Amino acid sequence: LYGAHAIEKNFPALKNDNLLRAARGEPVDRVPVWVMRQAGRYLPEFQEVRKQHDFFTICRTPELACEVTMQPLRRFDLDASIIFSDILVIPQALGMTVEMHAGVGPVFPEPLKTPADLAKLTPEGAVGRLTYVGDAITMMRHMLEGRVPLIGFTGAPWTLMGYMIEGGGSKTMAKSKVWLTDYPEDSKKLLTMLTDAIVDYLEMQVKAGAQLLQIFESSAEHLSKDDFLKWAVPHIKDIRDKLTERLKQQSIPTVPMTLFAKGAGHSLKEQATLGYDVIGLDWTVDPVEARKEVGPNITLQGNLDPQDMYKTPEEVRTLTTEMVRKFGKERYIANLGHGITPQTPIVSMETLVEAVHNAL
Ligand code: 1CP
Repeated sequence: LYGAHAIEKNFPALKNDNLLRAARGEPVDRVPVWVMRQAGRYLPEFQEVRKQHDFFTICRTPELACEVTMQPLRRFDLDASIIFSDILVIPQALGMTVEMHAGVGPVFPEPLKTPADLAKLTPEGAVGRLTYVGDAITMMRHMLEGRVPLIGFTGAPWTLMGYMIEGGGSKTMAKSKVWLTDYPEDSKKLLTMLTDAIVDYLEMQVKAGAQLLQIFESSAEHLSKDDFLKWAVPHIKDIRDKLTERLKQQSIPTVPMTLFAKGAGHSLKEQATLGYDVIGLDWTVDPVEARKEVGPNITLQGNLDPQDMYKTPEEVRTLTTEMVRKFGKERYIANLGHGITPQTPIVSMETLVEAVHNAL
């Protein structure tokens, strides 16, 4: 299935390519908008599916993954879809057990405790344990009938390392930071192992039909600027460089890539040099200042505060319109500054999408 180039899969022609044009710096008909975590907990129809199936069963069953990927597109006039999965499928493919507890989040019953635990990881053949994501992507490209592009994604090495050591979400990443200080060589080894698995995984997603790839470095916010540049950035750059090379060798066209490093607004200049087409911003960054930092040749994505979605529709409309006007129509993809949260009213999503399209 994956040996064939995406073009050989007879995918329907793309009708709305504003997302891809924005990512490449080409003119758009309208500002494209999608929302991180747009398929998920704030939708009653997702909750229905979730009642019947375990989280990772949904990820591993292409029909279910495609159904929930489609759900937000039935309600909202979005300009992109993102394949339903999770960043933690990589630690699973490396041999770790990850459970998703409703209302709690991800739980690793046996997190990495000391560098000796690295020997338990199974990097060989890891991507072969993730073919279900490729199957869902290929199925989804057909199901979309060319309506909007399909985004593939992965967690970035530092963020994944954090979950593997903390054993779930963490407010401080204290244990992972102890690794960086006490076991720098082993930390580097783990980050490199993750980088290699991620390159294989993204290559597989492109071959399966992903039209843009987003790297989630959600835990960048826990690192100082120096540590972000030391521990996260080299691997993020490697991912882009190695994937580009890998695709080139096989004469497969590359796809645009987005780097979303939450809390790394301190390093936008550096992020702009890593070969990514799009840089995602969290809501702490001012759009006008961000543009000055990255220059004219990068597309910006973001960055409404997800908490603003709890305001009245009038306020959501005003804040969204102001945001879009600050970013402007060129090289811009509208989004929130982080994932949409579970209690967000549906009307806020409707208002956001409409306000983006009507702002300019
Ligand atoms: O965007 C989409 O609609 C696609 C689906 C998607 C994506 C892109 C999900 C489904 N998860 C993700 C990425 C993801 N997963 C990230 C990066 C983005 C971000 O920072 O928000 C992270 C950190 C995770 C890890 C994760 N998975 C968490 C965070 C835990 C924490 O507090 O640190 C949680 C709660 C999950 C579970 C999850 N993933 C996705 C959904 C819909 C859910 C809820 C699961 C449920 O139904 O119980």
